Amino acid sequence: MQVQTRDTSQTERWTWLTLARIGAGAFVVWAVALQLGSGFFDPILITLAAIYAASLVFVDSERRGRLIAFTVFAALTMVPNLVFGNSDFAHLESAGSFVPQLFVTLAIVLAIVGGVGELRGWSHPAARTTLNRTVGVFAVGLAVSLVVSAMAPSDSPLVNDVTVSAHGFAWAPGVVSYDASASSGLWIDNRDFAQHELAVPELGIEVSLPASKSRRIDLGDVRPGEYQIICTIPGHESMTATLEVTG
Ligand SMILES: [Cu+2]
Repeated sequence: MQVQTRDTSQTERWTWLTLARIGAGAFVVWAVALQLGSGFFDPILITLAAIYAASLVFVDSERRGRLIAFTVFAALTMVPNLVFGNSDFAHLESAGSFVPQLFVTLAIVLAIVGGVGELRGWSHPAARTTLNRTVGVFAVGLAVSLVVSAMAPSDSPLVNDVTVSAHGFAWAPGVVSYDASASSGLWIDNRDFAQHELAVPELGIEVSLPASKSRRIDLGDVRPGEYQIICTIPGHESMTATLEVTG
């Protein structure tokens, strides 16, 4: 009998609602960190984080309607998360963007699974196991991404290369002057902790730039003119610059 009593008190601390709350809390932590790190205010992100924060106060297992609303809300937040985080997920070699993306996706998964588990009355020990496995998935993802990032190669510039850098989610300089008679290519230096994808659509150029790595491209016989430089990652639309080719 004593053993049974102890088991019950231990497992009750880890209900499915606890998982949902850990997920909601983790989303808030991620959103605040992202806001502070990126420096620009994102009203949609802050609204979602505020709803998650409110759920920590207003959602409990006694009020089924609120629990259902929370679970549906959590499931809906997975949609923009995957749309905007898709390219972060695709690049293990950029730990600075991959790890936060893995973190927030697992947070949303915990919120959804916790909500469903609480609504359906799943067993409590399974909640603890699910949490442990989720933490395990994050730890493995973190370790693999750090190793792959550290091993990702970086290109060195050639003497006459023109440098373009990505810094603070902007290309610098804003106008890249390229003298085709004096230079042979661009050296693109990603100084951010996030992945970027430089593209010059009119020239058919697309370069994948892992966090804190450099790439060089040969421009070949490029005709004089002005070409737009962009970043193709969703949410990076503000990253634009002009490539001004002369010679
Ligand atoms: Cu970018």
